[in-house]
Amino acid sequence: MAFPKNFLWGGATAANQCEGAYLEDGKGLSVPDMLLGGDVNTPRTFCPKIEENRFYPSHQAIDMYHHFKEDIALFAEMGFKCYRLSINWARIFPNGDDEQPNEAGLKFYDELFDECKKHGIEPLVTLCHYEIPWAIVTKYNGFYNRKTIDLYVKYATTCFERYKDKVKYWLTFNEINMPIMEPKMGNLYGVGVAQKSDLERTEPCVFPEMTDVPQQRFEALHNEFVASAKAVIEGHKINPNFMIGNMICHITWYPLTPNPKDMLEDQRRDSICNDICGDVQVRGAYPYFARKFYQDLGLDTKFMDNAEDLKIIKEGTVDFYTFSYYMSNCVTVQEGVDQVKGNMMGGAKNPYLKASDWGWQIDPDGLRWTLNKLASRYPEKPLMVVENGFGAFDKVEDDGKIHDDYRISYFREHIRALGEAVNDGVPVIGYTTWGPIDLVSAGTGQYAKRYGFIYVDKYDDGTGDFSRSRKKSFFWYKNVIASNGENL
Ligand code: BGP
Repeated sequence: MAFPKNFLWGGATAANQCEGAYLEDGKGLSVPDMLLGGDVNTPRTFCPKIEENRFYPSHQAIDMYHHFKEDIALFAEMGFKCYRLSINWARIFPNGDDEQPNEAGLKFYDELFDECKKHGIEPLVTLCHYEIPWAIVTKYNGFYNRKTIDLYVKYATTCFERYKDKVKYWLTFNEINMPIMEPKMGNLYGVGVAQKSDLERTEPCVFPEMTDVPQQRFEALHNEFVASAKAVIEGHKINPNFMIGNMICHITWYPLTPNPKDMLEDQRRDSICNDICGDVQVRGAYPYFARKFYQDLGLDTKFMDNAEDLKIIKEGTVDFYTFSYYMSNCVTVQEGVDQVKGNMMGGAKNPYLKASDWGWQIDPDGLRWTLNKLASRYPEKPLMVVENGFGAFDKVEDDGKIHDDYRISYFREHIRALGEAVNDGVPVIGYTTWGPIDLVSAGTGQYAKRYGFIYVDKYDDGTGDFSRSRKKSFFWYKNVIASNGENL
């Protein structure tokens, strides 16, 4: 297996899932700060107001804000070439529409990037990883308001200017396609849209109880496309060497049976879930099937015809395509088949695959399939896998260690599949595992769903001292990187 010489091995995190320090040094509230944790069967709860007696996982997360030097040193010990992280928008513009950025927030990321540099680690920065400032939700209704495009571009250019000599690789929005697949999370997390009736609730409510207005959700997504394209255009003016990418939650679908109707449904799902956003950001235009999809939802599609927007989208195409990959799902027109859960979406149960404790089906070959699909669809762009990982319950054994062979086995098979895709000729430039250090789950808000090579002493009841320790997988991944993917 021959990975390219400068392959970007590493790991990925998001500010809201690891930093904590949720109001420190002038940071404002952001969307995840308003959420309580759930579990595999309980959706997360939205609180219109923060209440003292409840536990909000993002408020402390794993306290990386105060541990980042130690954490980056541990990443360096594993041999990371690359660390994907996000800037928390509300650290830079606490209210979203502030005149001046918050210097303390900017300084924090200066120090973080300097620390990466000290260890020879290339940062890959997501500008918005489900981290829209809460004030943008309450004051502007998120990206449904076109003013938010300007607020985002101001934020993006502030970061580009400040870090132009420290950061080369950028991603505009994490999993920008989420609002297509998951309305309830997609509204708040993805586009920052919330209805007055929900904002004025006197009691917290679980995600599924929140109101979805599809017209707003999809117009807001369109505005994010414009914001992303503008950021790409402005970023290249600030530093022509910037590599600015998109980021798609790639849901890989298989037809459950050879029934041609399943095949058609499979094609439809792939197009809608993955390719609308990918095509807009890579090819610079909506694919032909987008309009019919929107019309079938009963939307007024006027927003797709704004000439000025379409020009910006055409000009602001990304330099590389990145995606998250955790599992695959089956699709069928049959009714009554067994279902499995998923990241954003579940699907029909695949009899050939096993699933994690959270019901996500484990499918390394699907990663190879996905990479080949993307290389054919976007032949002109380098690809990067920026999230892949295994959420599991870990147990500290009597010897004080964590023997996470299940995690090693997940990564071994996925990295093998990645290598096969490289051998197939797919132009993939890097691989960052999700959550190289345990952090808060985005979907459930749990600490118990652990992804890390590094264990963090922190638990769902709020206890724990934040101490870090190396799991068995830490030493395994170190060896993988040292051998450039040879020793699995
Ligand atoms: C992706 C998100 C991440 C991350 C990951 C794992 O969708 O980009 O933020 O959390 O999924 O999902 P979860 O945390 O729900 O297990």
